[in-house]
Amino acid sequence: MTIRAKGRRATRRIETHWRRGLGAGLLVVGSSSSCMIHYERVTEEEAFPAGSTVVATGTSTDAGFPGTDSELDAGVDAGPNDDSGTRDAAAIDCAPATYLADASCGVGYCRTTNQPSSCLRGVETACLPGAPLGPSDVTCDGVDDDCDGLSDEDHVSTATACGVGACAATGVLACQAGSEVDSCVPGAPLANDTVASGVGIDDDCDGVADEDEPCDTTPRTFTPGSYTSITVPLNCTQVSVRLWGGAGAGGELEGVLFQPGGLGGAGGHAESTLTLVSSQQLDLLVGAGAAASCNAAGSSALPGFGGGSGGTGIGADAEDGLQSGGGTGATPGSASRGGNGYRGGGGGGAGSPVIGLSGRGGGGGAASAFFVAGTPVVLAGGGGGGGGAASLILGLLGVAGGNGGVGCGGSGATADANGGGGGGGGACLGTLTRAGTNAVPFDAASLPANQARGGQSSCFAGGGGYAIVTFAP
Ligand SMILES: [Ca+2]
Ligand SMILES: [Ca+2]
Ligand SMILES: [Ca+2]
Ligand SMILES: [Ca+2]
Repeated sequence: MTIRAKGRRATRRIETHWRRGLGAGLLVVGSSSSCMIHYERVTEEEAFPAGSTVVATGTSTDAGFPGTDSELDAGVDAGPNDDSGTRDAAAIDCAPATYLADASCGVGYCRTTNQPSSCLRGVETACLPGAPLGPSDVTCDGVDDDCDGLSDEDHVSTATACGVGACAATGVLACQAGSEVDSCVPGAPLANDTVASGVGIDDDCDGVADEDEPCDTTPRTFTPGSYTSITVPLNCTQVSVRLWGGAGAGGELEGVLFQPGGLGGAGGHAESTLTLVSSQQLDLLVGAGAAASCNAAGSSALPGFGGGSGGTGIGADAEDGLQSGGGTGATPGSASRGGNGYRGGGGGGAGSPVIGLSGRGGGGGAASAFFVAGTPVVLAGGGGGGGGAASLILGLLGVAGGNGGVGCGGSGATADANGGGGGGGGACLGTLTRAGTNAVPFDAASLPANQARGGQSSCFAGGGGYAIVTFAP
């Protein structure tokens, strides 16, 4: 309340009442000038809000100021910061020369942005806390945004990951002392990265697994009839492939004097060294030799790679190794021809006696092939089947059948007019192709017994194909 007084006398009288009010225990703050008095009656809480300092008049008593500031209660200045911890009586009497503002109100951000107390015309305005930065305190900056006495208490931790391969680890990104700290610590890498700890584990944590595992250069061999995918061993970049095709069966003998059938052709041989590109699909097909039932062709797991069947019956032509392309089966005059080889060998033709007996032709062997991404890049053709013999005049006279052609395009031999022609050998593909002799395969010493060997007597089965696959770094 502000009271205007008429003159200094009236002012003094009003002041007298004001001071009586103080003497009666009322809490009154205010000031006076020569013709104006400003005073307010307040509660103790209003006069002395928590955390604020009081305005000392120098005339208060215990009854009027039941607070804890003994320097106010005693009406004396006991010295700077001797009691309240903030300001002493001399500093707060609103004398401009000695007034010390109170900047202690509020908590956290509200304290750092508060409006300190001030004295204006003898009246002190209390320290005013600032407004909170927000309703919560999610920022990790050491600032107590919501002024609750805690800093960053609403910050949300998040999961983290670090390291690669075997060093991979997880952690938590949390707020510590006003800064985000990631607790994730990668594991320790090993010096070498082999498969000792398991295939596909990147032990040295460089982003590539098992790069120190040495290439497995052990030669691998495969049995006839197999068709399999091959996994490139770790850290191998080249592969050497040696293939032998299946061999043809011998042609059937005939007659009382046992006129011999033609020999089966040996399986062809092809080899090549290839540079591998990662992720390429590798497949291997190993052809079977012609079966001993004489006219039965060597079978294959894939169409187009089997041998042709031998001719049966009087003067019957043999089947091709599916298509022409290998050696051409011989065509005897009046007897049957051997089949052409393609990949597999052609079958041998049957004999064709005018009067007498007719031998069956041997079947052709199946081809072996190495595929990269589905395409055959190394191919060893099958051997052709031997032609069947013929016997004339009650079997006393006769002619032998022609020999089958060897793989890699060998031509079947021509028998005489009545003997069956040999089947042609299948074609080969590779950086080096070699054919063996008629019944003996190329590099027979590298093969198991009789492998890829052509049938050597009547309806003698042809040996199966073979493969040696060797990887290199
Ligand atoms: Ca807080
Ligand atoms: Ca904060
Ligand atoms: Ca590694
Ligand atoms: Ca490893």
